[in-house]
Amino acid sequence: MRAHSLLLLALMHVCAPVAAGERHMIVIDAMEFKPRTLSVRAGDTVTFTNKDPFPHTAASVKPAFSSPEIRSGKSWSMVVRGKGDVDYICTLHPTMKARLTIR
Ligand SMILES: [Cu+2]
Repeated sequence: MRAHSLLLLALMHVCAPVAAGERHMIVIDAMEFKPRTLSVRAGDTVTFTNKDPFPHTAASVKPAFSSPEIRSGKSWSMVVRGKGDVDYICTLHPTMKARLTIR
């Protein structure tokens, strides 16, 4: 049983669509982006998951990216573009600040 599960996982991995870059997870929890700083590469995918019981957004301070409202329990993903330090906030709670460093 255990061996079958592992084999299935291995097959799923092989058969998964080829992603251009790595995948990163940012959790929004207790009015904070976690981790607050994250180093990524252009082409990577970043997924924000909102664990708070109310909506948040993730939007860069300078024009780069802007999520719609991410409702409680929902996620939003983007492919990272550009280079350098990108500060972002929640537009609904601008005291929520974090940074992506794009290498
Ligand atoms: Cu918020």
